[in-house]
Amino acid sequence: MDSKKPNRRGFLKGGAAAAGLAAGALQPAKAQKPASQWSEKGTNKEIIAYGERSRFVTSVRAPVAERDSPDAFGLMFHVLTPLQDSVGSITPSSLHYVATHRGSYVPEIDPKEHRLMIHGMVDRPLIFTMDELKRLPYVTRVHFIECIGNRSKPTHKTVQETHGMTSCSEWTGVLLSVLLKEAGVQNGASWIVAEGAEEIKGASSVPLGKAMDDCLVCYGQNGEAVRPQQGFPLRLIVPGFEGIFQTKYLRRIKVVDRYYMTYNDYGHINPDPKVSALGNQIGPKSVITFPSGGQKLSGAGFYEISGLAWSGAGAIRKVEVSTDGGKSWKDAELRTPAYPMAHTRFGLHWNWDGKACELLSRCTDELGTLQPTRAESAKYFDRPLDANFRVPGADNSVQSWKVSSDGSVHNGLA
Ligand SMILES: Nc1nc2c(c(=O)[nH]1)N[C@H]1C(S)=C(S)[C@@H](COP(=O)(O)O)O[C@H]1N2
Ligand SMILES: [Mo]
Repeated sequence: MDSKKPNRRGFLKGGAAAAGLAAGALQPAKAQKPASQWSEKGTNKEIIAYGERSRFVTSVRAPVAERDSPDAFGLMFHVLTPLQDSVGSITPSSLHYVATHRGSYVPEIDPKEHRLMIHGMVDRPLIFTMDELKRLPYVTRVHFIECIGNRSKPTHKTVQETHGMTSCSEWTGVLLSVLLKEAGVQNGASWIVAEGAEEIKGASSVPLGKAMDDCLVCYGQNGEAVRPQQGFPLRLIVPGFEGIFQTKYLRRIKVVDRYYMTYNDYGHINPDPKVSALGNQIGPKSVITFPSGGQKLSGAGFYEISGLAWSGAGAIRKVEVSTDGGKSWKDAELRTPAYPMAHTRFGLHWNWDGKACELLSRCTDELGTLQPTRAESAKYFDRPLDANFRVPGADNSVQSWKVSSDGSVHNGLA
């Protein structure tokens, strides 16, 4: 059943029915009590003030295996999004991955006290309160963020471990270009330095061209204020660039005429132009989230292969899926709007014959760049493709999931 539009009866006959999902098997939801739970729990905070998800939904973030988070000092490093349970393209804010570099904490910032200063090579240095920023024209855009550390390793079992350092939100804020035009950028300026408000000052140098193009000074995330772990009350979004450019707790932007070395450059700046170029424009990259490592197919029959594709260079144009280890490829359907620099959900109807197989996905972005295999990455970087091969910088290589005949799914790198 690989044709693009199989009919509904086809699904039931070929797949779902075989898996015990025939209509007769459905039971009415009689266990559910009527609305009396409202009175039982009274003014329960979750029911009235801020909603909780169902207690039957248990998908949670997890720390990276390589490094405890929180560590012995109670500090957080990298916390991974459970992509294996994701649907659509937006990551729930409470499941957004978290990266606080150098073991920083999440600062508690009173938005009334918070200021954003724009200075350096400008005609009019400016200081904005949050209220003043919110009076300005704003935009709302969907963008992914991805940490440079997001890479599949043979020890990783699940897609949360291999790819969980990327998430996608709907961001609302003022275009940085609006603020820079207000301040009046002087001739000769070529970079900006963005600084966060923590004591270690997450900071990054961004080319002025990018700053004037599509960077966002955000106060909104997924319909509410940016979450504390994502940079409340203000965060810079540099669409498509490596995670470290996405300065949280944004408090200062200095317009300068050269690249400024900051604390962030430790471990992130790379003299090899082949490597550093790829950090400024992440991807194109894709991964199958179902079926993925650690999941189990309940038997032969119909499934939907589902996954996410994204690119730092623009919108996703095409996603292809292989169910035979790369011998043949089929076009997947894009199931969410393909916004520039945003996660895009793809899906493909699949009738599993119950035999061992290898699933791969690869995407092409609007520049026409095709996501490379690990072999192609190794060739590009002129390194041998052996067990030790690690893509330098941003790793956007194709992820393989191996399905065994018992339905279990494993990381193809293992
Ligand atoms: N101020 C500040 N900004 C920061 C960081 C930080 O620790 N402090 N971490 C950076 C890194 S390394 C990444 S990958 C992204 C992660 O954003 P998130 O925690 O919202 O997912 O934020 C970047 N911006
Ligand atoms: Mo990062």
